[in-house]
Amino acid sequence: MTESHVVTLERHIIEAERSHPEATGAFSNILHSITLAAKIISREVNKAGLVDVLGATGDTNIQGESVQKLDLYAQDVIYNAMDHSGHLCCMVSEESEDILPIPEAFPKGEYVLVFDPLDGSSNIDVNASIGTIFAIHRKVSDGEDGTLEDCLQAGCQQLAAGYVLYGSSTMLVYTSGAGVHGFTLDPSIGEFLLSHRNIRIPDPGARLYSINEAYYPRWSVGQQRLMQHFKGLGDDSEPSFSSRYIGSLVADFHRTLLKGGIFMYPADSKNPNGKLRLLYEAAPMAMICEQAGGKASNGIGSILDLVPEGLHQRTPLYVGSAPLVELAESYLAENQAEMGA
Ligand code: P6P
Repeated sequence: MTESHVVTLERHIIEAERSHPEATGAFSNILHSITLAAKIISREVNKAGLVDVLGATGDTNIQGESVQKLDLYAQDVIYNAMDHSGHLCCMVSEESEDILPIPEAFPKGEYVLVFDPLDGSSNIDVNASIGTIFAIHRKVSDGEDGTLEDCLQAGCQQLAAGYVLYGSSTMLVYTSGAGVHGFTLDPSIGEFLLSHRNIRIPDPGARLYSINEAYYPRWSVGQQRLMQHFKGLGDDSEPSFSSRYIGSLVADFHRTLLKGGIFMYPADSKNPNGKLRLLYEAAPMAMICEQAGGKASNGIGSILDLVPEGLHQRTPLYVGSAPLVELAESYLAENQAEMGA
C-alpha cells in the first residue's frame, strides 16, 4: 500500500458518516474519543513491564477478581476521554458496580457507552495479549441522565461494537452495522491505519476450538460429548481439530474472527451462567462476529437476543464459524432432551 492510499480510522469514520445522511457526527466523535483512549492505553500497556503499573492494587472488582493497576488506569482513561463529549448520558464499566454518570459540569447526550476497559488483565504480568471491549447503545429513557433502562438493552440494539487488541501490534476492530473493519496502530505516526477491510470469518474456517479444558468435569453431558467430537473420539470419521487457548477473550476471539473455528466459554456446575459478561463482553463480540458472517450463541439461542437483567450478568458464550456454533447448539440440545426425558 503506497502512503497516498493510507486510510486512517478518522477518514474511514468520516466516509462511513457521509453514507448516513442522518448522522449527526456524535457517533463519529464517540469513536474518535475511543481511539484516543486506545492510543493512551496502548502506550501504557506496552511499557507496563517498565513502570510501576504491574501487580494488583489490592482491591477487588464487582466480580470479586483482584484488580490490576492497569485495569483502573484504563477505565479512567476511557472515562476521561468520553465524559465531556456531550454525546453520552452515562457509561458502564466492568470495573464499576454501578452506572458511571456524566459529571454535572458537562452536557449529556443520546448515547450509552458500555466497556470492559482491560479484559484479560491477569495476562498483563506475563506479557500476553489483552484488550478493551466496547459497545454503543442509543439512549431510550426520557430523562437527561442515563438510567438502567438505557444500559440494559439487548445486543441487537447495539449501534456499534468493537475491541482494541494490545498484542504484537495494537489493533482496533469495529462494526457499526456495515461490516467489520480492522485498523492497526502505526506508533511512528500515532494513527490507526486500515489494515483489514471488511473482515469476513472464513467458511469453512480452520478446524480450531478454543476453550479451557480444565473445566471438563464440570460441564454438561452435551458439552462433554461436543468435546469428544472435536477430539475425534466419537464415532465420527472427520479429521480432528486443533486446540488454541490464550485465556484472553479479545485475543482468542480475534484469532477466531480471522481464522475461523469456535471459541467457547460454557456454563458449568460451578458457574451456571458461565464467566463472561453479557453486556460488555459477549454482546459486542456477538455483533462483530455476526457482522463478519459468523454466529454467537449462549448454547441455546442468539446472544444478540438476550436482554440483560443486570449490568454484570454473565452468559455462556459460543462464538465463531456458524456451522461450528450450530453444531455446539445441537449437542447442547441433547442436555435439554435428557433433562426432559
Ligand atoms: P479462564 C480473562 O480473565 C477472562 O475474563 C477472559 O478474557 C477470558 O476469556 C477468560 O476470563 C478466561 O477464563 O477461566 O479460562 O481463566
